[in-house]
Amino acid sequence: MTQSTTRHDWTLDEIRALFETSFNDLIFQAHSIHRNHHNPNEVQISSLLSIKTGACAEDCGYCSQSAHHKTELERERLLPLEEVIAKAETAKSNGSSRFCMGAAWRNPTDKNLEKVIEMIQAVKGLGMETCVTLGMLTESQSQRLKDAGLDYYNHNLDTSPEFYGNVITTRTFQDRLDTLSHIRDAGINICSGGILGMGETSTDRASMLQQLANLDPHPESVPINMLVQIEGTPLHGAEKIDPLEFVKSIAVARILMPASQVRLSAGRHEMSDEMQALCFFAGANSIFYGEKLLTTENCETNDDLALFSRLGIQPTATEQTEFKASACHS
Ligand code: SAM
Ligand code: DTB
Ligand code: SF4
Repeated sequence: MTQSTTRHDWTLDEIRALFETSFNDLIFQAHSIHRNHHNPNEVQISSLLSIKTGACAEDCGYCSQSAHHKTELERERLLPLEEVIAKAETAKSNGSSRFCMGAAWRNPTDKNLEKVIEMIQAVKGLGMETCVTLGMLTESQSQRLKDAGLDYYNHNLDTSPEFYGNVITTRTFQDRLDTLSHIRDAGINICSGGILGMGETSTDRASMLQQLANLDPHPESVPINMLVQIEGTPLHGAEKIDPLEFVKSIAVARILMPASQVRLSAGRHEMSDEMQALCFFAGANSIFYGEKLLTTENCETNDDLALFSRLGIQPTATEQTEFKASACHS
């Protein structure tokens, strides 16, 4: 049995050494740790909805929603409550256990926060776990969300502290850490990860994972996105990441954060079934499910069901959701 202790003191050299381990040894180690902490044949599924789209004040170089970039995206105001409930009901009936609502804000105003809180309460009322991602939060806003019953807050570190300034200039890495600390202090589960394939080096990937792994406690959920290249954004045309280096990054995330949910997030659309299968073997145990991510396409749901069936994977059952197992194991 592979021993894994939960650590928060990883050095960059130790993590770089993991990346330098031969592929078979690394994914064997990651898979062994994965098995000790999770059912290897279960994958949790979350669904996403953009509740406020575009015209964001931040200049994140990867994002379709930044007002700083000229993309094709049509902006949309905060969605009405009824529309959000209808989308959550559909997601639940498709088997999602968690509903994640994203807003393109640098930070929410207190007035907007109250509207989002109505959405959180309504989605919780359907028996789903809730997650929101609204940008930077103050301590009191984090507490307000906790009081409203929010389960998870998504706030990604996105990349290494060293590479951060190449991607975003309107906020700092420390701003991100500060919001994470407010969320943690309020007692909300943290969902935090990053994006690979933005032109960062392997050391940057190790450094980003070091930052996540040295949060104490670890983020409960760690989304690893592969950049979805969007025309009109500064990162359109960035050098793509080698698929096997992506799989290795999932493996390293699993080794560093043994009990966390590691989510194979944006970019699955461009991954082969075989690459996804390797990611699940290396320790990914969560996906975004549904036709759309926030503003871009996700995998076809039928393709996901077929892949799950071929791999003998079941969506993680929760008390609230009952997956259509017949659809999955046809
Ligand atoms: N505005 C909020 C924020 O930045 O925290 C929430 C929304 S933002 C779209 C959520 C996360 O999605 C980002 O932090 C980033 O990691 C990821 N993301 C955004 N655009 C992406 C893209 N084109 N490809 C991959 N991941 C992306
Ligand atoms: C995360 O890490 N990935 C999701 C979620 N958290 C909010 C968002 C992915 C966005 C991909 C690009 C888009 O659809 O706009
Ligand atoms: Fe705004 Fe979030 Fe997009 Fe950055 S990632 S531009 S903060 S919506």
